[in-house]
Amino acid sequence: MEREFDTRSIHWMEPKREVHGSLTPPLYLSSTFVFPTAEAGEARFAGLEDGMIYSRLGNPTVAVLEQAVADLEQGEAGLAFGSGMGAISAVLIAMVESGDHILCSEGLYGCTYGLLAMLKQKFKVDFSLIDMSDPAKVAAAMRPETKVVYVETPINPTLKLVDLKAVSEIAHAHGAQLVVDNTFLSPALQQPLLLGADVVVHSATKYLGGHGDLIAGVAVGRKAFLDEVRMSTLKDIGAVMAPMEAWLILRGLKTLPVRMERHCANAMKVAEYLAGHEKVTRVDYPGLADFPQKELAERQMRGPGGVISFEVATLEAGRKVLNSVRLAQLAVSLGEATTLIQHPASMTHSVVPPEVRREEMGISDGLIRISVGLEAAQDIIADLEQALAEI
Ligand code: 4LM
Repeated sequence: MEREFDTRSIHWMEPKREVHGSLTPPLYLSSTFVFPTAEAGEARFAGLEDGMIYSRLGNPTVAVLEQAVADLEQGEAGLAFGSGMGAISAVLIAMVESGDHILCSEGLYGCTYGLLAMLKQKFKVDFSLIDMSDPAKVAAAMRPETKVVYVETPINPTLKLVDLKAVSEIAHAHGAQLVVDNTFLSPALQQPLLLGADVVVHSATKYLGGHGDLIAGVAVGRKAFLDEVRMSTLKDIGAVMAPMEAWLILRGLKTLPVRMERHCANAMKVAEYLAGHEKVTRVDYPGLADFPQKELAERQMRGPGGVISFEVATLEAGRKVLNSVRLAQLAVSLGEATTLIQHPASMTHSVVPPEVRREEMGISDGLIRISVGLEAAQDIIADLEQALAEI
């Protein structure tokens, strides 16, 4: 019988398989691995024999993490990277060539936009951002040269959603692959591969690790594709995950479902508080009763996640809030125990040209993003209360 997600988050390694029966995975801090014979070394390089070679090509601790995340995303295989951007760039560069087109959700993490802009400028790989809330618009935007549909859902930081099942059908009907960045929800709340995605990417820096102590990325998808990425863009560009990072993420995974439950419960309370505050002009959170894509949120996600965006009347008022928080920390990143608050227009999305940011991505200058942590909800709310009172 297939075990439940909460159980699989903890039981990704059978201790009896380890030499000493260690309950936690051994940390293999070795850059290289000794071949038993010259013939075995040759066979490993040729891919004819399993076995470690060199930690840029694979490491036993990292391999446990790759398998664990693949299992949680219900994919065939996983591939670990030194950062979320390492995963995104290796996957996209492996999928496209000069002259191809990537169709993207209207909003993307700022550095993902920066990567696409660089691919366009230096390597003639075109991309476009479109509002994917209407599948007909996605179908109309597909071009003969569209090889990849690249989606964030919820979108960073506007929290708009994309219907993954509908978009995967459109992508596949046009011979394109669907890549989904699942960073904002983690597999505890959303499993894009089960909705038709070909590859899922993660910034493991966020909820997978969960403690704000590392930078890492993971991709999950078909084994044949990820084997190819391992031996091409991962190997040759070299954004590999370090074994210590893999070990820490494995530790984080054990509490992922419990943490996500608390992130959602806390964020729901904070979002409702903000929605009722006279100085808050707008709140975006998929858990709110009046969220415009409520039906999709309930169909596609097991919970609304821990990130909220909100607006106050002016940029100056927003700065006042950011400078007045005491419990929440003024920092980028998200998905960890500490509540983090930041200003996308001048921080995470500052690399996006202002007109694209405002008009295409819908990120106003006054938008504030909060990653609700695991503290007591009433303390987070009390902190926001005193910060909003400073306006
Ligand atoms: C942030 N985000 O938003 P690495 N995909 C998504 C992300 O939000 C991020 C990455 C990929 C933030 C970082 C400062 C949806 C990052 C990139 O930072 O390369 O692990 O992930 O605050």
